[in-house]
Amino acid sequence: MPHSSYKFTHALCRQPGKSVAHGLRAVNGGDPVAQAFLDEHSAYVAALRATGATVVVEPAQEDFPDSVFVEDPALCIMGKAIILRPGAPSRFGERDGARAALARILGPDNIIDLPEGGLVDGGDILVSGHEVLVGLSARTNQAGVDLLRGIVEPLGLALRVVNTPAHILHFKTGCAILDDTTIFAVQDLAGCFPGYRTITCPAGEEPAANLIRFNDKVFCAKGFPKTRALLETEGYNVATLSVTEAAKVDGGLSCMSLRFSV
Ligand code: CIR
Repeated sequence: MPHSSYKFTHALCRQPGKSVAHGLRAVNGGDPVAQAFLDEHSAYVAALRATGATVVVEPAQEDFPDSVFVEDPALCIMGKAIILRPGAPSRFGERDGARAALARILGPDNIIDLPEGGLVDGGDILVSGHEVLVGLSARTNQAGVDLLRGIVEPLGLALRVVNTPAHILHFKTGCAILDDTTIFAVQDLAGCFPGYRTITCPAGEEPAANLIRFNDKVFCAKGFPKTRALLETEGYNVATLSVTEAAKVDGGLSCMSLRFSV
């Protein structure tokens, strides 16, 4: 299957439930408000759909407060879905819902379980045009990366390991793909991307680095004017989306969808 890091036919999302108010967070800046989160989520889904993609929205899973962040329990790549082993105990059970939803879209034969023995969160995986970059973090360990390598390399993509600084939750909290060879990243991740063109996130706008390139659009969080202007100067077609509720539980744009082609 031809591989692109930003052109996709599909996305999978999951509605936030009322329990999202109990989602994990590093610093408590107030609970997300369920209805406001739902409204932001609906706008997000509509924006992805407007690029021409099919967006499947699964119902909320109240037992799993963070399950709106569907990116973490799975990696979709080369027509397959790899069901990961999330590093936060309260999120481990999200795997079953992800497996069921992805089996409905891709077919059960295209589901691969990461074997036991290591931990990997999807938020730590950046897929470029030719390789998979995995950031070691509080959620993703070397044993997990080694197990993931055993699945990814036979699919034809190289895997490279990088270190995520301790103050960054997930690798992709601080970086994003803009096209097959261009990466947008915060200053603290500069140096992780030899061989790529890197565009550095303007100082003071670091939360904007959790953006997504999805088909012809770059979706960026609202409220970061320097980032928007920089990306537009670079020729990208930028649209902004509000993520104030997701941000209260350390979420952003990339975490709320799995993006893939079938
Ligand atoms: C968590 O701590 O797992 C959630 N509250 C936020 C997950 C955000 N996901 C991501 O950055 N990939």
